Amino acid sequence: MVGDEVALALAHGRPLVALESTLIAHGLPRPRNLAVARELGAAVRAAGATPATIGVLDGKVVVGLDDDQLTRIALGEDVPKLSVRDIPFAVSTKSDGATTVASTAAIAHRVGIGVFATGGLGGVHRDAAYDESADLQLLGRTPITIVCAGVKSILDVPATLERLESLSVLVAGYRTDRFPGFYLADSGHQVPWTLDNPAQVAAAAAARDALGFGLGAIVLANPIPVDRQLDPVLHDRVLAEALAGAAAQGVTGKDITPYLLAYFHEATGGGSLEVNIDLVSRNATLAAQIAVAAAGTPAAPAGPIVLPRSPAE
Ligand code: PSU
Ligand code: MN
Repeated sequence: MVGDEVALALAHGRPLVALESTLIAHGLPRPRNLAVARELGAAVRAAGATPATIGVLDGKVVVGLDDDQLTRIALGEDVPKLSVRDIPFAVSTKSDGATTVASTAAIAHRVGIGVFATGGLGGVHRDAAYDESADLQLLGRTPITIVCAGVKSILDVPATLERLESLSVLVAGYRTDRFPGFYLADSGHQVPWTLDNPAQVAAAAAARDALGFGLGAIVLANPIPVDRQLDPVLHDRVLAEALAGAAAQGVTGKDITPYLLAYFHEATGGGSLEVNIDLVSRNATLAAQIAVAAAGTPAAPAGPIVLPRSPAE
């Protein structure tokens, strides 16, 4: 179900940015999460695009949650976290649910939205490499541009980068050759490509589409500035405690990411929360700038592949 405003923007080829709802329902504490959800929509609008926050209500996939619907997802008790494999069950049982990166990207692409903003992608978990977020596989086959601050630093970052390479996900740093570390500006790892402005990002997506290789997402990694990052010493200490806490309490599966994020927010006295909100809102603004650039970018000229001329010519 596509909201009226989103439907109108789609019909007129106006810039749109998809936003996810798991970050709201499970990544941020209530009731601040609702304020943040509204701020993200406002940030997208301020940069000239229409926000399309995605979630599931009564089994209907909603693209462009209105304020009442956003409130229901943000403040509702026990709103399930829906990855892409969960969507058919949520639909068939007429359930509510919040969509992750994987499910939001799938839905956005399905309705024709090409740009998506989030905080940090899921990835390969530390000391449990079999726990790999469904975000990665889905991005490997979904041609969308996703603006993020890297992958969450609670994860095994180098293993996640290797998996993104194996899955042929396009990875670029925004104005940097370093892969950001979510709460930290730099994860300590490099990115293969750097893009410097929204038009370059839009052009890369257009080239991907014109080439027709069946490639998936562009992950545009947008770091939090160093002077706004979480103190790295505090980060490393809290991370060690959080991982130990999760192991001691036997937290597993889809609960582990929300547990670790909540632990951080508590143990840093809200410091990590402010950084998380800051980086998501910066990503929403950049995503909107890219959507605006893409709306003005003609499709890449046909034939970026140069064929040899036939001898008969
Ligand atoms: N970014 C944030 N906070 C979050 C998430 C992203 O700043 O909570 C969510 C996204 O919805 C992402 C999910 O898909 O965390 C990853 O969960 P898992 O590790 O269980 O796949
Ligand atoms: Mn998992």
